Amino acid sequence: MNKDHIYNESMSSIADFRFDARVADVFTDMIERSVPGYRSIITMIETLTEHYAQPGSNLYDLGCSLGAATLSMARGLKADHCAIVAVDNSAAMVARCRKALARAHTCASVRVVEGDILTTDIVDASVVVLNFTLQFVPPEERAGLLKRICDGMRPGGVLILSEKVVFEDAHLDRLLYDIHHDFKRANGYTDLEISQKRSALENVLVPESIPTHRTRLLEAGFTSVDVWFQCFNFMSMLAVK
Ligand code: GEK
Repeated sequence: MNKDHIYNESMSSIADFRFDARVADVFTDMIERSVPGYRSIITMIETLTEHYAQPGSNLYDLGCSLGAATLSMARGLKADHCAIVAVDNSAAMVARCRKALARAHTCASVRVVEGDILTTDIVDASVVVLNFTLQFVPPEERAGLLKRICDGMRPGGVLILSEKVVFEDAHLDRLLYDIHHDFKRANGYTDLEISQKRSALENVLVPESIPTHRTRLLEAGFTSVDVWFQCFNFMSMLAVK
């Protein structure tokens, strides 16, 4: 696995974060050292897929990056005649995702699409994954996207929504922000790398609170919504239609 050193040299100006080839080359190392609980969520997506996939339906991994969640879905898929569609708008991610899936020799039918999830048709879906993707969608587009996802799902289908979150309580928000910093330091990132990456993400990754996510998911048409996993300021929710 290539190690992420992107922000380890001091930069005079820091450009907004982009999912370009440089990031795609080190992405697995970057996300595993930056997102507490990432591996656990990826592993559990397999179990959740086994539970919720319905025969003859479509499964979507929206913002698939290198396909870690896609592969987990493929491993968990036991229902017959299903198709997995993995979508990302980064050409660098899509090229590497296709290679990773080819290497994995999965038996499931998987299609990797280079495209914008804001315009991807969601049709006859039983499992939809937004694993740390919605946070990169402009906030004003989020409600419409979730409504389209819900409209394209079968009753009893599930959306797995994982996000970095903020907390309404100022003390807890600061505490969990600091603990996340410590988590990254413990994983080998320097203070300079952490602060430069934070600046790069400032206008690109917009986290929201758990109540905001819950309310919007219910408004989009999901009926059962709650958090199933949380580690510090990172969490994953299930939203069942
Ligand atoms: C994983 N789910 O490993 N359309 C398509 N793709 C998008 C869009 C969009 N509008 N916006 C962002 N992306 C993965 C990790 S990373 C999360 C997901 C992170 C894509 C973007 O190109 C990137 O690949 C992904 O969403 C977010 O389980 O880096 O923290």
